[in-house]
Amino acid sequence: MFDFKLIKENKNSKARLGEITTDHGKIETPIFMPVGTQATVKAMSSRELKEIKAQIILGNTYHLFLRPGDELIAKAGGLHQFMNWDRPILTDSGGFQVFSLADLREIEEEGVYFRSHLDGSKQFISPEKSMQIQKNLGSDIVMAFDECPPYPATRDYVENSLNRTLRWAERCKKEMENAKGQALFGIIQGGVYPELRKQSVEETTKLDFPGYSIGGLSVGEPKEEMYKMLDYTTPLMDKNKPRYLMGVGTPEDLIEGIYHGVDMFDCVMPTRIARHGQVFTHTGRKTVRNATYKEDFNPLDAECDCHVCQNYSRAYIRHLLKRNEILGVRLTSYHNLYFLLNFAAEIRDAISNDNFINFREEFYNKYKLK
Ligand code: PRF
Ligand code: ZN
Repeated sequence: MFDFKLIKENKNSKARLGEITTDHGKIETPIFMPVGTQATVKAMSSRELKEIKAQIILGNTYHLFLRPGDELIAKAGGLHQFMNWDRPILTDSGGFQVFSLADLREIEEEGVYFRSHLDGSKQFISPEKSMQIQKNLGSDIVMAFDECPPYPATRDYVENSLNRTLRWAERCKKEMENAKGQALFGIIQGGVYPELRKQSVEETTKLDFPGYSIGGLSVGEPKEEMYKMLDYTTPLMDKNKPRYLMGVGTPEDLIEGIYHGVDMFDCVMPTRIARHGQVFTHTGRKTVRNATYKEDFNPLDAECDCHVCQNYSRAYIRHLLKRNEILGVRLTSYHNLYFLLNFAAEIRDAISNDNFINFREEFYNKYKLK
């Protein structure tokens, strides 16, 4: 089963409160989804993910298809069983990773031919193939197979690509007709061209998906451009369906996305920067690996109540990171994910208490953007 309930709409913005129901449980929105590309949220056990109250995580068709193979995962009983995660999972379709990672790709009407970034082997993913892989993975939310055009791209290119993505969306829908317990989301494309975004929303909505993603943003365009596109696109979208902004999820993007009516976010940033010794704090991002923190015995973030901030100091974590001790990256990853999950929870509270605009204001007063 799959259901989305709109619980509350903010009066002075497009922010909304909602609830998604899947076979693996409920998800409160707005929500941040930790990314688990290789059937693992890097450095985090499923027990720790539950401890920090992760409600849904992401998996990737492209990576899991190449290694260890979706058929192996099916034999394990699906991705939930394989990785010991019994809460909801969303899988991306491969339609973005093929374009950002694979070598020598050729887009044809039938699908995309490419060489694996791992061993150079020839591979092919079509809309049908992507659906078959995601069926083997058994995710609760499945993404349509799309093309995310690069930035910049000409209007002509984006228009052709968008129409192919629409034809592919239809094929995805057909392939998923018999899938039980898996909800297929359509993906809105259209680059930074308002008329194309409008066309994409209208045509994709006609296919009647249980949810919609906004793709093709945060691909190198200026932030202002992304916010402008959001401002334009979300009012065109069905109010009663969840909206997922793909690959976006810094604290400031979460606030702005939610302000514009987005419900779901994912981003590798919290775990990626953690591996480079960077952490989120209520006053901005800090590089705890830097010498400044050598003798700093304070927690990563004085306002954070996560397990790491309650028990470890910046000086200790810096020492671990400098020595390449495994625990260092585990602690920064844990804190960064907690920070974003807790941030989303605070925003949900603010919307619930009609305090979202104030909350956003306060965030900008405290959080230093680089
Ligand atoms: N399409 C898909 N996955 C994505 C994107 C997209 O456009 C993006 C763009 N930010 C991230 N992940 N299928
Ligand atoms: Zn913390």
